[in-house]
Amino acid sequence: MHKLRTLLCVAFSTLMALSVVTYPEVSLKAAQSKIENITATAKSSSGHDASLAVDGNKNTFYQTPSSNSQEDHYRSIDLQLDGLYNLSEIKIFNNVGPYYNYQIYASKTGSSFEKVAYKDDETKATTAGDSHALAGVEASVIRINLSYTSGMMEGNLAEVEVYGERIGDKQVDQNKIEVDNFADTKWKDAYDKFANDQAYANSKTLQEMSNLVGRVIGEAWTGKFTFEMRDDLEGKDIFELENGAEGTIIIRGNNGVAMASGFNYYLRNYCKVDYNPIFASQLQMPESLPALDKKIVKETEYDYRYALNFCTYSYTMAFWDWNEYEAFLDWAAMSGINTVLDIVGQEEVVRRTLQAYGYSDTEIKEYISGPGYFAWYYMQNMTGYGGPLPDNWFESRVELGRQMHDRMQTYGITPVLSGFSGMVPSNFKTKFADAAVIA
Ligand SMILES: [Ca+2]
Repeated sequence: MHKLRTLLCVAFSTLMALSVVTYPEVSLKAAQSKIENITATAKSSSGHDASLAVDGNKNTFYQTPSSNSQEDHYRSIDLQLDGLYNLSEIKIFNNVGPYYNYQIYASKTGSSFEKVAYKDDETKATTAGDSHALAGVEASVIRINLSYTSGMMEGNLAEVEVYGERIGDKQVDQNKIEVDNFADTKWKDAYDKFANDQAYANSKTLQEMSNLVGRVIGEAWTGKFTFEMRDDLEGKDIFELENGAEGTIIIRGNNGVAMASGFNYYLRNYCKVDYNPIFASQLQMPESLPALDKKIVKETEYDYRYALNFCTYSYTMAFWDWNEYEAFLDWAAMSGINTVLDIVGQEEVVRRTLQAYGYSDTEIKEYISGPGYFAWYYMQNMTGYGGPLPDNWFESRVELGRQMHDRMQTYGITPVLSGFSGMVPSNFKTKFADAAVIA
């Protein structure tokens, strides 16, 4: 064993030696060089300007706004490099004593960022600082979010050193936030066709029922269920279950929610299957579909079966994508829910509204909080905290919202949109001097 390890070590050393020979020493040195001429910008505590994080002196430090400043949600500092660099290392020096948690993001243009390193443990800061090795990271802007300091509210950064090789000039992204109007998208055509063509709407709904079976218990079962449309019961939703030919089950309903509810009723009561994508599911199916002992008919006496509040969107769903929402909407339809609070993409409504009052995108992004705090923001308790949103948030969330609406329409779920709650940015009066403040 010992001999084998020695041999491996020798082989590895040879490999290392070869690789040093293969790559010119010059480029190795260039990749390691410290980047000078960094400009730092951030909101700061008095006397602890952002520039002190890059002044070459570890005894001076940048500090985030004081905890009583009303601006203490600003926790990040941006470092503008003088060109585009291939980064090899970032060294972080915090004031010695506490431990710090922070996240480091890189961007080629300054409009969208990617997290490239972070510290989330409780190791206390030392004079040696923290070293983060990077590979394949190209950036002209670095953002450091000083999320936590043990023992005090403010974050600090005594010095940051960035190493890398210059590979080009600074890139500027000229793209503005642009979200297509609904009328100009494929979603408008899909919405109109479903709304105006009943035969098409029925076939789309029935196809989605089959897709639902595949998503929940697997493709192999899709042929075992037959879905059929039927009339509602004096305006109320209704489903019925019946044995079909050759061991199949027929599920009839007056809309997608009704049929999905019938499917769920059968799974729970005949297959002992419980679908719950948020917590846990029991999806072990019996070998074949159990036959019904009689025809089953269930109707609801309720017009509205409502789900969600603003907190769920923040605390559980803040960063959900389509995969998670699709599973949620499946579960909602199977649970008979036909009315759902929907705030996905509302930030674009806020952006367009404030634009109409002369606010720039930068000001608007400073006003809207981060997704993890949307409950507080949309319920008028908080602005800015956890932001700013990246530019691509607006476009991607509106697209997601439209995709969700398309599925809701297919199922027969009505989205509940948020009205104007009455809150505007605190500097609204500086732009409109005659605006009245209602406390
Ligand atoms: Ca310093």
